Amino acid sequence: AATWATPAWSQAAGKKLVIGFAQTGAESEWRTANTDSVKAAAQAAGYELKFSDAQQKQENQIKAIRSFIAQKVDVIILAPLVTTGWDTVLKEAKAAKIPVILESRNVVVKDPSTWTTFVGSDFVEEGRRAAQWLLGHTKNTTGTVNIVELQGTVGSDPAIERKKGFEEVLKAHPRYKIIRSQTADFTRAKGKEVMEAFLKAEGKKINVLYAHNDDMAIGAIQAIEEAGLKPAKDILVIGVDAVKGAFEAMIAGKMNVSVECNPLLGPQLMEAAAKAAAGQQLPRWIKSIEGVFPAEVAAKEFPNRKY
Ligand code: GYE
Repeated sequence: AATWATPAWSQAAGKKLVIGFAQTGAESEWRTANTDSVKAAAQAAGYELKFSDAQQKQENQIKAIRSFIAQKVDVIILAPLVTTGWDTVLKEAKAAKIPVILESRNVVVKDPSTWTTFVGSDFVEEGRRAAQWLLGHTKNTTGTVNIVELQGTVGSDPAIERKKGFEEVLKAHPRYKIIRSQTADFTRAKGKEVMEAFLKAEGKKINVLYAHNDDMAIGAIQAIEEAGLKPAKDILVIGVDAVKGAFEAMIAGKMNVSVECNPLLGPQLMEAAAKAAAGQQLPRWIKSIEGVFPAEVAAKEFPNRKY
């Protein structure tokens, strides 16, 4: 892990913080980069990090939060697998006077005062950027553009919002049609499985794949090749995250674009934790800065990538 000088903000709490981190799991390259970033930043700040991997199960995250409350941690960081089902346990954290910081995904709860801030991306904007790239890339074509969509984890903030943003842009362009849409849970294995089913059902009718993350796109690329088709040529391949695997696929000519979603949230999270523990005011949303990486720039950009 990176070794940094103890950052100035880490003194804000005036003591060695104990932080409980309820992570979703290790479902994607993005997620493991996110975990590494949080662990490295906690180490750099000299904070104790109690880490829980929920293996993609909400009930495990809820159990972890209750355990952090029982251990009287100073701050809880939660990467909520899905948007709903958090009201009771977040009320318990509030009753225990433990601030909760959301990272990488947001929640929908009746009492928003039960969480302090959300550190993460604008997923609707990421969906818009995916559609805007597609419109630009196909502006000199005519006729129907048939799209298949691999959705992220059902009920998760990024899956709901990346779908929303993509459809919002395309609704003004009726020749672009989403002919199949199904979850592949943000994983490579499921991405391949569901794309095989799409290809069996629709075959050569498919012009575009929109995957809510690169891991599902990479799994789907294998299915496209096994069906004897050329990914990025016979079927345009659009992913989100801009992880290493996407750059490798773009450099190999098998993927067209990845919309960046920055997982390196560790430093922002530790700074927010120190301020929350010190009772300082925090913005409700600490938004990630991110761009779009088409295949044309992949080789040049790849050496600069940090995840
Ligand atoms: O896009 C995906 C991961 O919550 C933004 O979760 C994150 C998403 C990311 O599994 O790869």
